[in-house]
Amino acid sequence: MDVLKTKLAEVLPLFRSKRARLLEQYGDTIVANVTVEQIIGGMRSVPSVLCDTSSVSPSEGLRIRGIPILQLTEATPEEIFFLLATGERPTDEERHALSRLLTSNPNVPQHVLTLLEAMCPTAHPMAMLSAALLAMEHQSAFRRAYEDGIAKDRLWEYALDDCITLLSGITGIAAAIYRLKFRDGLLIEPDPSLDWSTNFARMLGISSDSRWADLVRLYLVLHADHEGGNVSAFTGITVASALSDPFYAISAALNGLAGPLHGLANQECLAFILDVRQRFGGVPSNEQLRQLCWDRLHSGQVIPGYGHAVLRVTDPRFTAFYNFAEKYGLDDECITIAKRLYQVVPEVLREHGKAKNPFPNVDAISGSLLYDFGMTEFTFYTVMFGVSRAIGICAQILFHRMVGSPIVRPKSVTLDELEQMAHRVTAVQSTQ
Ligand code: CMX
Repeated sequence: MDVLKTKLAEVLPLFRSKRARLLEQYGDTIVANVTVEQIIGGMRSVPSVLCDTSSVSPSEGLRIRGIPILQLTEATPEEIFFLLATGERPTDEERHALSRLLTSNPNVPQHVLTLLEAMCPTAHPMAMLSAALLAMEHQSAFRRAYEDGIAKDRLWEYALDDCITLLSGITGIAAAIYRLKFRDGLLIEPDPSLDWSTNFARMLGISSDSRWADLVRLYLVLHADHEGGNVSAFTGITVASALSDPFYAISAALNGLAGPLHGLANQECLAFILDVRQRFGGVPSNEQLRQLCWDRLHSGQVIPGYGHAVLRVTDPRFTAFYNFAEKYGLDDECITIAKRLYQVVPEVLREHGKAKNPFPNVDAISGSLLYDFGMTEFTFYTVMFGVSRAIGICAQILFHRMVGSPIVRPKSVTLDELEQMAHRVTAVQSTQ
């Protein structure tokens, strides 16, 4: 039995009893009200999704299993996956064992490579990543277990097998997409002596600078999870709730991540920064930037990398990347523009008065760092995000299979039904 399975089997009774106790004691308790605006507005702030792996508060941002992300910036992605899935930090021995598991299968299967090579040259790298994961689905231990009639309360073990297969394969696939699409098409052999993220950094073939490997490590740590209500996580856990296996679920989740208001924002953000650089022939002054932001807002465009559906402060993941740039003295033009935007945009957005959160999210700087090390093909950035986010969504899927969550099925309402519901409530209130 592998290291993670052992630990999960140990914490399983705790997860299940916590959930059962909550249901038994408070099953009927009303904990929230929903307004018409929230239903029309994408269920914003409605507490309706169970997610134990991480939480995001408006005033502080991401915590992984209760630990603020800024306290985890030295961790490895393996450590984060272990923490997300089990609720505990691994010992060194556990971390190494998990690392061995996740680096056990980095070679891209030939049929996946053939598929990637056959895709249209204009295919977006995210479409390639999503398709490649679907092409790995035939390996699903979960699907076989379900077909073999394995008891529902043991399906998590097979979901875990799939998660390990998927995560150990996704770095090689992502690197292959990069090499095929943007470089000479030759894949770089993995080195089994390296850990998961260092191997990924190596297979991308961008740089042998150890700071590059450190950036890839940090990138995979910071993007791994952001609770359960964001588009990619919610999609992933919804698909998995139908007992579709993790390959289907993560592929679907990545399709959501590919949207410009979600994961694609890092691509958009760098495009914006490059546009600024080109327009001014280098780094503009704060005043020039301020004017440019206003022009953008007046023409109805958003400022990429700023605002957030939940956060109301600077995203701590932005701070972590900012600190990384400071630590290594990175000051190329894109990074400098990203830093200047931080001095200018919050004030502009506040004055503009629309965005509820004028502060930067993680995407405001992440791309500039990748660019500085030579990963200049920014349509690939969301793939980097996706490799990382697969960690968190796998952990969330595992949790739901462990505690036996049912199929996700919120009730939808028509506009007329919603109006009638609102009428009824206001009528009752007016008689009170
Ligand atoms: N620039 C300009 N206007 C903005 C803005 C920004 N950065 N952020 C929000 N607004 C506007 C919204 O478009 C909205 O305008 P309308 O009322 O005309 O539709 C208004 O302010 C209110 O929006 P909000 O409630 O503050 O924000 P939402 O929860 O609706 O949306 C987000 C959140 C992230 C989609 C939005 O802030 C945005 O588009 N930001 C730029 C894109 C971006 O950085 N996305 C990455 C998010 C991180 C992630 O999920 O990965």
